[in-house]
Amino acid sequence: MSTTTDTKRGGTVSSNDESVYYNRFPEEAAVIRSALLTSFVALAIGGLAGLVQTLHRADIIRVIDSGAHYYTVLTLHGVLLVITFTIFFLVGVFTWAITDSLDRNVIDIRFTWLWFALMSVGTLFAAIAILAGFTEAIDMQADVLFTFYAPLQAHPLFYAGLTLFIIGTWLAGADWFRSWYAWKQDNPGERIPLRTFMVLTTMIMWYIATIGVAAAVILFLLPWSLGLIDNVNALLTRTLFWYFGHPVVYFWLMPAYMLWYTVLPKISGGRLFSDPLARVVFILFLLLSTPVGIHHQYLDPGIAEGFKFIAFTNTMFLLLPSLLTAFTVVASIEYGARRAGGEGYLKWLTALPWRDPAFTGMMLAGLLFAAGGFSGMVNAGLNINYLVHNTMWVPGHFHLTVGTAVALTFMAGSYWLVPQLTGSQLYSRPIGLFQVVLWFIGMTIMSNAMTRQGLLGIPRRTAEPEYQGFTFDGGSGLVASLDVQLSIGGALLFISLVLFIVNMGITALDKREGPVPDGTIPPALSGADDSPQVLDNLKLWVIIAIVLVILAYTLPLASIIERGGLFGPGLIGGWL
Ligand code: HAS
Ligand code: CU
Repeated sequence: MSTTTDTKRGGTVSSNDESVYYNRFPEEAAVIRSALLTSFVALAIGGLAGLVQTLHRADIIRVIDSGAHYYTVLTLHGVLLVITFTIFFLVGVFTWAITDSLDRNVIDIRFTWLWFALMSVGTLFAAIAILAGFTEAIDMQADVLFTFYAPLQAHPLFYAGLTLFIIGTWLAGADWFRSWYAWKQDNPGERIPLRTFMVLTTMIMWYIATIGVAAAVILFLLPWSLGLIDNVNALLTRTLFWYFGHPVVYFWLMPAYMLWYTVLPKISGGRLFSDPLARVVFILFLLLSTPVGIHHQYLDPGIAEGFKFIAFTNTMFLLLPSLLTAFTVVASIEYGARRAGGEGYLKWLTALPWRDPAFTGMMLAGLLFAAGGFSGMVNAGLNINYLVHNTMWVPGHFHLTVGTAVALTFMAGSYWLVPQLTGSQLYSRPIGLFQVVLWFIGMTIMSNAMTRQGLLGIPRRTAEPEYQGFTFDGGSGLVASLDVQLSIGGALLFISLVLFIVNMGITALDKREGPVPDGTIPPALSGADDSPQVLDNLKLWVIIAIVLVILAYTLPLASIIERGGLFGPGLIGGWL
């Protein structure tokens, strides 16, 4: 039986307790550990590339050449962090969520290793293609950024790697759907457990979204880079990319939301406020994530203003699930605080477990996400976007969203989850606490500097913002001081990242028996039974999601193809 202590605070159990995930699912735990390891290696290398880049852009320390290698570093930074780090973490945490919430093993562990292997080989191919850009000795490069649309072209190995990686994620989804299906046969008529529901709806969104990128890569970019076709329609590949490029941001965010909805209430000593509301949120993401991609293309010529307006209104609706999340998550935590004796309008905040790095990290991630959400609203505004598009404002936005809401939640969540996967105690909670606070401080400084640089019109995606002697005039000394802030923030983030990797590394290698977090997730205050059965009707949501995508994309795609041709008349096919 579990020897739960400190129940007020979510509790711990001894590492050899039979309730610990590592003891219940040793084989799955091994796959998840491998996924997290890959994720953290990508985080370390991608983070180093980030440091090189901040210091270079701000002209503080320059170790690379602006012309030859800046975009190699930028691509390495983007791809490793927003594709490898995030998605390997996702597959790990989703495997945990499915097996733990259904309380059953995966159907066939060899299949689980198969998709992991495909994703790993895909990553290796893409990484080789990118890293080859550093040397003239090999005739290979993939300096195409994580947005990789035409007219930029990479070596075929890069696209082949992406393809394998995505097929791997599709199989991972199939693995989870199979587990759920088998569970359903044994438990007819039961509501889908919440974490499984979150995984399944996110994966349906992913299947719909990846059709766009698969089409772009397999039909156009790969044949073009192999020399099988001479031209592509650049606007078409861009549009197909952004069809995928917006929902992918929620693919990164949903595992973080899952941790906020389930683990955060647990460690704050509370319970999820409303299970039905959580289900509604995930359904809204499934329905609305894809028909908004054109909000990344407000400034693209060749797409009629009306289609941009539709993307704009859909995006405003898409704010709703995040605003609901802010409400539900904070209410759940407040419940925990009040159970622990917290009182008053705001004083209850002091009754929360702030010494726990998992708790504090996720809360700080949520706090900065509120700021990132607001800059997202500005981005989404059809007319205000003209002011900020392609400026440093946009990196300011996404370092708060993917770089904090997601990355900091994953790191914080690891302090809670990894000991349960390894059966060993976390090496150091104080270092963990210091690390998450340092991330918060570093990111506050860096994203503020980026955002303000953006308002001065300083462009993103360039090593030399002031090329050809052009200077940005932001008042006396302002640009230089923002550059210094950018670098200080970036350096603090890098130190924080190193502390995280060291803490995780020692936890995994130096197996110390001792208390590990109690992994049981308490039921919601208002459970699934309070919600209509229709929420679990996945088929219905799939159909509505597909209809919305068809409505939002058929006409824009048809008009792009009509004007620019399927394979475009030239390099910038049809839109210049
Ligand atoms: Fe975005 C560009 C619009 C969310 C990522 N976005 C980007 C790019 C990335 C990115 C990577 O409409 C750049 C792509 C590129 O390279 O060009 N974004 C939005 C909107 C949202 C949004 C409306 N973005 C995200 C998320 C991302 C992400 C999430 C990653 C994970 N974004 C845009 C637009 C562009 C864009 C345009 C194109 C810009 C351009 O011109 O290029 C919304 O989903 C945001 C909703 C969020 C909220 C916040 C709710 C607050 C919560 C906090 C709860 C608090 C807690 C803690 C739990 C409304 C949930 C409480 C603590 C206490 C102490 C009490
Ligand atoms: Cu978007």
